Amino acid sequence: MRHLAIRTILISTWPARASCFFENKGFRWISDVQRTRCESQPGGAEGPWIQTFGSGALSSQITDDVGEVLQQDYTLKWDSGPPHPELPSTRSHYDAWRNTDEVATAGLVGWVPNDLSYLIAIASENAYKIGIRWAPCLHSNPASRWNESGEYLPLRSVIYILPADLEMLLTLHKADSKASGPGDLSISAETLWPYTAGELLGSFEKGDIESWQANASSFASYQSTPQWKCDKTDEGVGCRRNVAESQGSAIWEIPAGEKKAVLTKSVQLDGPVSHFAVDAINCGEAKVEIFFEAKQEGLLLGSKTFLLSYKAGRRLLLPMTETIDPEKALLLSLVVRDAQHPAKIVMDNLRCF
Ligand SMILES: [Ca+2]
Repeated sequence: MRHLAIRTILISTWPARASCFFENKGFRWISDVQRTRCESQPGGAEGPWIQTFGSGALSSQITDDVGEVLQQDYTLKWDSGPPHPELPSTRSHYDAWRNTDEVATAGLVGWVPNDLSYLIAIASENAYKIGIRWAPCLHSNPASRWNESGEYLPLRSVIYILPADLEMLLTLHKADSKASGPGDLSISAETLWPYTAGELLGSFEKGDIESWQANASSFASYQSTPQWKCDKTDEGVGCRRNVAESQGSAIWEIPAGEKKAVLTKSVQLDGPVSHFAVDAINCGEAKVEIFFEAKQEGLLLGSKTFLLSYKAGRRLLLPMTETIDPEKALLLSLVVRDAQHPAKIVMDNLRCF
């Protein structure tokens, strides 16, 4: 528990700058899709905020073919901790890192630095696992195929190092994927592009926590201790990389059986805003649904429901559907209804974009 707030910071660094294309969503930063349980390490430390995604039918086929082999491989290296309560026990370890809630529709995964000085991406034909792992490692893992004689067919991966120009990347990728098809490369209005760190509206630390009002729940400071791994060696435990961005966070706790718990904050803006975002990590014992909305004098400006999986985190990115009046205060609300289990949600970094 103590180190979870450190991982909150990671949501707003690596996964918020790495992107894939997803079924029914198109382009998304990896921080903003439904994520699954983080990786456990020997000794109880938990890995950075990494996530890979399957690619639909091909991924299922690969899982059937080699999933057990991959599982054995990972089990040798990592202690998976207690069984995952929401996944079959035989697949818990392998599937814990391959998100099965979101489906990648293209073999393309990209990453940009904070200053947007370049873009790096990789795309493999016949990719079955796509996403990011350590620090960040871009994965577009191709599945081997063979011909009737049993000879392996060539694999093909393309690496792109470009200016941070998404249109240029997609044009090149489409041209490179003529034989296999590039996948769904749509970009919806909900998408935040180009990358921006946004403006910090709330640190969830001393002085900011008091500006939130919690109803039927508690909301308090949550100071973390660094305890996550930077690399695959024991020396990596306790690394403070990326911690400078934040000193702490807050925890929102909702008792089991509560019909409606609400967390609100009033903000005054001085310019146009298209999105609000909060980083959240589920530290409870079951998945939790969070409804996030923005209102001005009763007028709904945007709302969205987010599923936060067991031991998972994500950025709750709320797009505005109405124009904000900068003259009026704006009320942000987070709501959890019908809590079946005690909910514990570590939160950090309220931002606007
Ligand atoms: Ca903070």
